[in-house]
Order: sequence, then C-alpha cells, then structure tokens
Amino acid sequence: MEDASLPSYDPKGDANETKIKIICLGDSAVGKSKLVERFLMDGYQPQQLSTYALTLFKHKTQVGDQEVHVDFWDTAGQERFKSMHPSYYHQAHACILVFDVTRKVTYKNLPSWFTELRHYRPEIPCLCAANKIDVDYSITKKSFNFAKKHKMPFYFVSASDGTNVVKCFRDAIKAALAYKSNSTDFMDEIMKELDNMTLDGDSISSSGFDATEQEEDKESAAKS
Ligand SMILES: Nc1nc2c(ncn2[C@@H]2O[C@H](COP(=O)(O)OP(=O)(O)OP(=O)(O)O)[C@@H](O)[C@H]2O)c(=O)[nH]1
Ligand SMILES: [Mg+2]
Repeated sequence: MEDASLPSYDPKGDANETKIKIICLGDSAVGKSKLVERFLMDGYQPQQLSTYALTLFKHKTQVGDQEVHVDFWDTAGQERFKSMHPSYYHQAHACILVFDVTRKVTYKNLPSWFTELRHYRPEIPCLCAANKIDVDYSITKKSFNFAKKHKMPFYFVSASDGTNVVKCFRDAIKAALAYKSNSTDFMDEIMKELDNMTLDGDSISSSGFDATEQEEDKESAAKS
C-alpha cells in the first residue's frame, strides 16, 4: 500500500541519518497523546494529516553517532472503532502499546490491539506502557502478565508526572533503530536491563489485573 501523501520510511539518504516511525496503540483516553507530548515537551512540531485523522509528532535526536528523525504517529480518535486504518501500521518500526492502570478494560483490550498489530507488522518491537500510575502508586507493586507472556518490555509510566516516560520512549527509539538495521538482540538487552530495574527499589510482585481476573474466575466457578 503506497500513498504519496504519506511519508516514506524506507532506508534512503545519508548513512548517518535515519528516519523511523513509531506508533502508539491502545484504547481511547489511555493517555497516548499525553505520553508523546510529555516525552517531547517543547521539542516537537505536530503535523496534521487530516485525511487520515492523524497527527505526526516529529522529533530529531541523536543515538550514538546517528542522527535520527523520529515520527511518532498519533491518532485522532480512530481507536474508538477498535481498529486502525492500515496506513497507521504501514512501515512502522516500533509500537508502544498503552493501557490505563485505572481502567481494567483497557488492559483487557491489549490482546486485540496486539493481534491487529501483528497482522500488519508481524516482527516489529512492541513495548508495553502502564500509564497513569500517579493516580495510585501502589499499582506498581502488581504484575501484569500480558507483557511477560509476549516477552515485551514493560514500563510503569505517568504522562502527568513524567515517571519513566523518557526511558520507555528512548527504548522504543533504540528498538526501532535496531529493527531497521536488522539487529535482533536489542530487545533481549532491554529485557535483561528491565529485569534488574524496579521503580522504587521494591520488587514488583503480587497480583495485577490478571490475578484479579483469576480470583473472579474462581469466584464464578465457586458460585456455579
Ligand atoms: N492522572 C493522569 N491522567 C492522565 C495521564 N495521562 C493522560 N491522562 C489524562 O487522560 C485523558 C486522556 O489522555 P489522552 O492523552 O488524550 O489519551 P489518548 O489515549 O490520546 O486518547 P484519545 O486520543 O482521545 O483516544 C486526559 O484527560 C489526560 O489528561 C496520566 O499519566 N495521569
Ligand atoms: Mg489522543
């Protein structure tokens, strides 16, 4: 699918200058736009692609000796229809899958977003962000098995106070670059690093929404 009105991210141009595309996925109002805005703060120029109800946040950065032009793609509400236009996925190099820790349904919908992502982009790195932890920091003691199950790097983040946002987005940029250059071990490196990292020095354990789900299952089994 080629469309001249959309930017192209095929490898071209200066060897030290790379263009990458990162997409955010997740239910409406989980904080996708706020996370991109928080990461970029003042350093972005939003560009509206009204035909597609999209905003591209353009960001220039340095990774090692490489100059990287990152386009963060953001939707304008298309996710309410639980499905994105294929152009959203086209040529994407990495994805940040976002849910809202204050709304369990947004976690429960991750598998359907992930399935759609893998339909269009079977191989790109995908990172998982649990947003709005500022509402109740105790949520960071809980584990969320979806990310573990799919071997995705997982981040507790807050677009409101900035916790972990830079870390998550920098990792996404590095993962996108590694994907573009056919390097396969970068995701393993992130996973190892995150295994050794905790938000506040405590180990993240006990139950998350998954366990709540299991408890609910047990309860309904006991009733029937
Ligand atoms: N407390 C808290 N609120 C947040 C955070 N991130 C986003 N919000 C709020 O959540 C609401 C939705 O944020 P958006 O960034 O617009 O969410 P979105 O996923 O882009 O939503 P749509 O584009 O409308 O689908 C807004 O009212 C934000 O202020 C956060 O980290 N903490
Ligand atoms: Mg938005």
